[in-house]
Amino acid sequence: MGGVTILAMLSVLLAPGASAKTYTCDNDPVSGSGCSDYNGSTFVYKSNQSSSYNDDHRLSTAQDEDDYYIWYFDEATAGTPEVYVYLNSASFTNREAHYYLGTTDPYTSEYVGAVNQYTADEGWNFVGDDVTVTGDVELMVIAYDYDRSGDTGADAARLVY
Ligand SMILES: [Ca+2]
Ligand SMILES: [Ca+2]
Repeated sequence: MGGVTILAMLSVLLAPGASAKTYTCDNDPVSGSGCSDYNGSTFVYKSNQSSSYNDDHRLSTAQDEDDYYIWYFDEATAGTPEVYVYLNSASFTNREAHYYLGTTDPYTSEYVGAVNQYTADEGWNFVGDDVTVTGDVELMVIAYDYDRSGDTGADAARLVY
């Protein structure tokens, strides 16, 4: 096998995203989607949101540090994923929304990053990529604006390994 052929094969193997595994969970996922959720008492369901992922999201206006929304990635694997959240609603105004990534069994929950939902890109926004999970993955957003007093949105979330 010539060197050029080997280089060509390597470039395929190392191509960006060639081996990436992606898991996407919407809020209020339908059964069979490989996802489930926990919606804290202050996160109100909003339908007919044409700019949001699958036309829906949840919104908390409570400013409650003890309330949160959780995406359960029932099929995600162990590893250190890149975390993204989908933000595309004018009602998401939290300037510093905090996210935690962890596992349900054994229970862990570690700060993975913050996002300014008010100035976020329309679509997928990077949260962080330095928390390692062992499986049974969950992502949590806190119903509190650590900067000002904006409202906290929860739409789709994505893990890329
Ligand atoms: Ca949904
Ligand atoms: Ca949605």
